[in-house]
Order: sequence, then C-alpha cells, then structure tokens
Amino acid sequence: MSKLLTLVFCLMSIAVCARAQDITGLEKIGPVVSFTKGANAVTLNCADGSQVQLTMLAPDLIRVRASFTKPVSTRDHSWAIARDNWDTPRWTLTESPETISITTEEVECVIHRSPLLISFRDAHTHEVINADERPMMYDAKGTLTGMMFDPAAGMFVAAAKKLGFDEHFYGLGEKAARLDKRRGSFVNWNSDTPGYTEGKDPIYQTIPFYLGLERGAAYGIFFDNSYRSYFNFGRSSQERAWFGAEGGEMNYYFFYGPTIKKILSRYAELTGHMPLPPLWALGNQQSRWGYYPDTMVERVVSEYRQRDLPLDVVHLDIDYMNGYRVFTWNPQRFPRPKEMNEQLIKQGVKVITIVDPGVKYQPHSAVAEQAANSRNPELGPKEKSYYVFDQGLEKNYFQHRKDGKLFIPKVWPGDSVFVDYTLPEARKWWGDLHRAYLDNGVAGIWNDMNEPSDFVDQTGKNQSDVISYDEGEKSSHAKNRNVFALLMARATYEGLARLRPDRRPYVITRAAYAGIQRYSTMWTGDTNSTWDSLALNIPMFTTLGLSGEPFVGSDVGGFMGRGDGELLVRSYQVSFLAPFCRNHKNIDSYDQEPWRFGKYYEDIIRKYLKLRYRLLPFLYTTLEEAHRTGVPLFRPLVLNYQNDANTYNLDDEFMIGNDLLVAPVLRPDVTRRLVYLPEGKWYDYWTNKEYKGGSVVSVDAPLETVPMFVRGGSILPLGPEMNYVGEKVSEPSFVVYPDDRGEAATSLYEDDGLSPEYTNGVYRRTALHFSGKQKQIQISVSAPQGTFKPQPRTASFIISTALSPGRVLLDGQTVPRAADGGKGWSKNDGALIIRILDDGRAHKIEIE
Ligand code: MIG
Repeated sequence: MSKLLTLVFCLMSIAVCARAQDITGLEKIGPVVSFTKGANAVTLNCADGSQVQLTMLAPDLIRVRASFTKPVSTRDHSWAIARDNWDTPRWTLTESPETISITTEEVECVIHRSPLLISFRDAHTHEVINADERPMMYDAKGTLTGMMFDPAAGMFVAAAKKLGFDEHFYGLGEKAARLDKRRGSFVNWNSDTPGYTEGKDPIYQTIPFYLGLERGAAYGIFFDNSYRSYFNFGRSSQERAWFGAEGGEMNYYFFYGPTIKKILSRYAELTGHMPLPPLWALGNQQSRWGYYPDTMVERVVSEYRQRDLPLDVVHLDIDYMNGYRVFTWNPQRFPRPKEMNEQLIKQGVKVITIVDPGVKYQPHSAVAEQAANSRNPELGPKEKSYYVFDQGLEKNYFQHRKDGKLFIPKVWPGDSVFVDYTLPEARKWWGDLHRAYLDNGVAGIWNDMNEPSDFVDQTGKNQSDVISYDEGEKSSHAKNRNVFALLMARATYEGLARLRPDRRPYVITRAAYAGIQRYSTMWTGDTNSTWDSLALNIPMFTTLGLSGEPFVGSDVGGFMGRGDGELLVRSYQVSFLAPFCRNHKNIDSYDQEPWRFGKYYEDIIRKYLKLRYRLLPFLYTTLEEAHRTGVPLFRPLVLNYQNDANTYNLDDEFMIGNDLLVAPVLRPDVTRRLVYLPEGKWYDYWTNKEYKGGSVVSVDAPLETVPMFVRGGSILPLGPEMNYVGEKVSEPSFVVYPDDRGEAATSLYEDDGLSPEYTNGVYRRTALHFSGKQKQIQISVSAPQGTFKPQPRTASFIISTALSPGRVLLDGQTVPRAADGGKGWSKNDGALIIRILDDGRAHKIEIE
C-alpha cells in the first residue's frame, strides 16, 4: 500500500513538474479592438476586457504592461525602479487594418491586432529583434494553480517569445549555471541554499532581467515582477523562450542595444547606478565564522601584518553579538569594541559586522526578568530586556500573519521576528539602529539570511500568510519575499548614509532583487571548497555583472568542506581581480587563511594579493566606469567582443574592463591550459610575449602563474605595492602596451576614496595617449578633469623597448637621465622608464 502511495506521489510530482514547464494551456489575451494614444503611451483595449499599455521611455526602452480581463491598475509601483521621470522620446504611430506600429528613433514596435502579437524591430533595418511566439497569457482556468506557492496570491501570467536558432541568453543575476543560459530553465524565489552546486535553482537572489543575443545584436528584457518567477530559454521546447510569474502583472521593459553595453547603461538608468563604495572595499578582506573573542581578531590581523600579507578588512560573523541579538555586542567576547576597532584602524584594518534580519523574540516581562536574574545573573542586562525587540514591538514594525499574530520564525537567536521593511518608518528605525556599530568604529555592514531564511522551513511555506504593509496594499509573502533583502539593504544603506554623511556606505548582501546595486554589493553565499564550486565563480561573477550587479565576489577558498593549498591558490587567482576579495570559511571546517597550508602556498597568495594592490588604480578606474555606466568591471569576453561567436559560451576566462584578460586554472594538477584570445594584439602579462588574437593558444600555468594577457592598445595604470589602502601615496605608473599601429590609450580615475564628494565633481580623470611610430614616441597626458587634488607625487611611464633613447623631452625641455629612482628617464629590464612630477597639468613627452 505504502509503495503504491509513493508511486502515486512520484507520478504526481512528475506531472506537476511537467506542467510547470507547460504554458501552452494558458488563456491568451484577447485581440485588440481599439486603442488610445497618450503623450508617451499607447493603450490597447482587447476584446476580453484586457488592456495592454506600451510606454515609450527612451528611443531604446519600451515598457509593456498587460492586465488580463480588466483595465491596467492605477497603482504602479516597483521597489526596483530608480527613475520614472523620462523625457518622452520622439515617436510616431501608424496603423493598418492588421497592425499598429509605434516607431522611435531606434525601435519599431509592431502590434499585430488579432491575435495580439508584439514584435520589436530595428527601426533602421526593420529586422526583427524579438517577437511574441503567442499572445501574452494568464491562467484563467487554474491550470498551474496546483504548483503555485500560494494560489490565493494571484494568477499565473506569462509571455512567450520566438526562440532563435542561434540566440544566446545572458543575465538573470545570481544563478548557479553556465554563462549562456540558452536551453536553461530558471526559477526566482530567494532561497537559503548552503553548499549549492551547479544546477541548484533557485538560490539567494532574484534579478528578473536577461539579455538575448543573436547575429551580434542584443536586446534586454526586465520582467519587473517580484512574485516567484520563471524563465525558460528553450528548455524542452525549441520554439519559444518564455517568462512568467505566479501573480502580479505582466510588466516588462524591452531594451534594444544592439550593444550589450548600451543595454546595461539603460538598465542602470532604470534600476539605479551602483554608488562607489569606499576604495578600501577593493582591499583584501578576511573572514571566518567564529572569529572571537577580540584577541582572536587581533591575532588574525597581526598574522597578516607579520607575514607581510595585505589586508584592509576583517569581518565579524554572528558570534560578536550578545546571544545573536542584532545591534548588541557580546560583553565577554567583545567587551570594548570601540577600543578594539581603534587599534585595528591604526593598523589599517576596518571591521565589518554581520547583521541578520532575525530580531530575537524576547517579550519583556517582570517574570522573565526575575527568572533571568535569579537563574543566569551572569548573562547581563540583555537577558532582561532587549531594546531592539522592545522598540520594534512598541512601534509595530514587525511582520504579522494574516490573522494579526506576530510572525515568529526561528533563526540564530531561536524564536525571532522580522521587520516589515516595506514600512518607511521601520526602514528609518532600522537604519538608525546602526549607530550601535558606527559609534563603536565599525566600517561596513554585512547582511546575511535575508531571503529571508527561516529554520522552520526554507521554502517559505511557514511565511506564506505573512502580510506586508506595501504602501497600504497589505500584500502577501508571495509578492514580498523576493524584495525583502532589497528593502533591508536599503534601510541599511540609507541609515549608514544618514549617520555618517561624509562617508560612503559599504553594505554586502546575500539575497537581492533587481535594483540592489543602489544599496549594496554582494557575495555568492555558501559555496563549497571544491574545484567545481571554484569554476562556477567565473560564470556567476560575469552573469551578475550582466545583470546590473558589478560589485561581486565569492568566499575565497570556498565556504563549506575541506580545501587544500592548491585549491586556495587557484581560488585567489580568480578572486584577486574580483571586486569583493574575501577569504571566508564555515565554522565547522578546517582553517583556510592564506598561511594555513604552508609557506609554498602562502608565498604565491602573497604575490597575487600584492598584485591586486598594484592594480588598484586600474581596478578603481574600471569600478568607477561600472558606477557611471552600468558596464561591470568583471566581464565575460562576450561583453567586449559581442560579434565574436567564440566568446558566446566562454566560461573559464574573464576580462577586467577592456584591457586585462585572465584565464585561471580551475582543475587540480593542471599546469598548462588553452586560452582563447580575441582579435587584436595581446601581451602575456608576465613575460611580455606578444600574441596575435583570434585564436586559441596553449600557455604555461604552473601553480605560481595565472595566465594573464593585456590587450594591445591599452595602458595599465598601476600603483605602489601596499599592505592596505592609504598606506602609501598612490603614485601612478603607466605601463604601455601598444597595438599593431603603435598606439595605446587609457584614462585614470581617482578621488578621495572615502567621501561622497566625487558626486560633486571632486575627482580627477586623466586621459593618456601613446603613439610610437618609427622610433618617434609621444605620450600625451591630458589636463585632468574634476577638482580632486592628489597629494604631491610623481608619475611614471613604462615602455617596453630594447632601445636607449637619444633624447627625452618633456613639453619641449630635455629630460635628464635619472639618478636612482628620481625624476628623469632610466632603463630597467628592457623597459624605458620616464618619471615626471605630476603637477596636474597637461604634458607632452617626446622620445627620439
Ligand atoms: O546559517 O553567519 O552565508 O557566510 O558565515 C548560516 C553564519 C548563516 C550564512 C552565511 C555565511 C555565514 C553564516 N551564515
């Protein structure tokens, strides 16, 4: 009998899964019967009472909103959207009996009336970029209701697009999957998934934004719907790519490139730009679940300093708190947090504390107080009353269930409560609570467990009847789960900015929804100390970058399980160029700080950490580009070489900005690997050996060496070797890598690295151009833009050449040969070095 039942259940669940993939039974939106034209929008009225609204936001950005069997709602709100005041682009409307066409300067949107099918075409070539495979759909008959998280929360809505034979898909934020998402199928439902491996889905974040690329032309779709959503890029059906959600509106933004970079800029405009974090956030970071007491933290830092290993940040995991109570300090383990932090800051190290959403449920009662007093007097005052719980309860900021009862999940403190971050006052209160950290010298905040994770049940079922305020809509968990972390990060960011207006906030989050980049950076959660997990770093970082999240990183060495020296070194060879470079480890695993596997490995790790600091000017310049344009620094090759099909599915190489290509080793015992170099000239970073791109080359990759190539045509700005940001004056050296025509260029971005003043023009951008034709070399340095003034310093230019110059001129004046390290020119290791005073003016250097 029980066997039979099991069989029945198995068959049922297979049927449910199969149905989850099948949208063909859904009701289609009715044909267009009439339409109205507004200043920036067209509203289509359908035979079934449905309405579709197309809004022209920019020449390359059109929003599609559909409401099934009823008019489009007047409430139009999304936590993801940063901008709603668009200047209406020029557009025209034409009709035929079959179609209505809307044309902007870049996109032609053709609406077929019956059946209602929308296609987007290039306004110039009229080529179809993206077209509906069938009309937009809704689940009128409840076909998919059985598989829905909360059938009461809404109705399944979906849109299906024709799938190109050679169409590639990118984006969707944090997915444990390959770079090209073609033929994949994904779900978005923020989930705590420790030890995830490739294919695990969903994991922590929801970024319902993807890019399609075919014949070199890209478009983007942002399906701004926070319900559990589905994206299917031709998994088990070659005809269509579709997306849908278990409630809410069919509401998507269509972006046209044709370049991916242009789409990412537009996406950043729509959902917000990443503000610059403090420069030290690019420094090396060390963490471990279990750094306590304070003397242990000090010991870790002094190990770093004694071993001459660079370090900017150390993280305190949940053990710093008093009984896992957020916004408290453990009086035994960290009795004097302020003094500890002051000591560490003197050594150039900042502390980041973890903050979880779970607030210990601790009713304040006389009886409890008495009990605590008599039985555990040593536990201190927090046992009697906990101000965070008291205040939140009094102000009614905690989440409730539908029946009005407080929602009490179980997390680290045991019984806990969560804040309803959709309440503006609650966000303000939460933000202000961070005084407990800032007043004690903490420099940044790490948000964990914000899916939100609940030990009672990780699927969210235990939370399904939780109601959020949601601007008075009092909406369901089904709608609000995926934006919980976004709003918590927002409360945190805004709190830090308010409490310390002269400092840039630095927040790290695990879960997210689109728009998170406005408030927080991220890391990829609980990975494994395995080679497979390491290999996933690359497609995950690059995919996050293509999804609006530029500041990414993963626990270096992996979080769970046992690694070894080789894995740790190879892991640093990926992460030393990731924006977030932090070694972190689970509480019950072996130690994995850089020195734990012996000197041989430690020496190699030191080499890469030192190199990271030398590359800081380059990394920071590229980070600023990500802030300003939305184009990430950690890039898949396809982002820079969109017309090169060899890059479409490249998962084991990446680029930093436009100029540095890295091909790490992602398997044990490997000392050589194949590297694809795109068209152009390339230089081996280590040997300066030149390569002609457009082919695969085989290169040496012993454990000491990560294959790294510099693009011919670039100039890499380097800084001094340092053990923490600010240790030395950042004197730039510009290393020149000419292209085939002997040209190279770059620009260097600098600012104070700490304050928000860069948003008021207090930065310095210096453009450099190099040309070297027939022994005639010229370097021009532009007059810098911006008002930032670095400390007095020199700047060096490094040109690889066997020749000794006849003469070197600076602005027409002869430059002398330098005496030891001073200003002037010198020769070293096949390189010509010219060192000048950096006086913030334009200069021309000529070499004959
Ligand atoms: O249930 O705070 O991903 O980085 O060390 C585990 C303890 C909770 C999960 C985080 C991890 C962190 C750990 N946390």
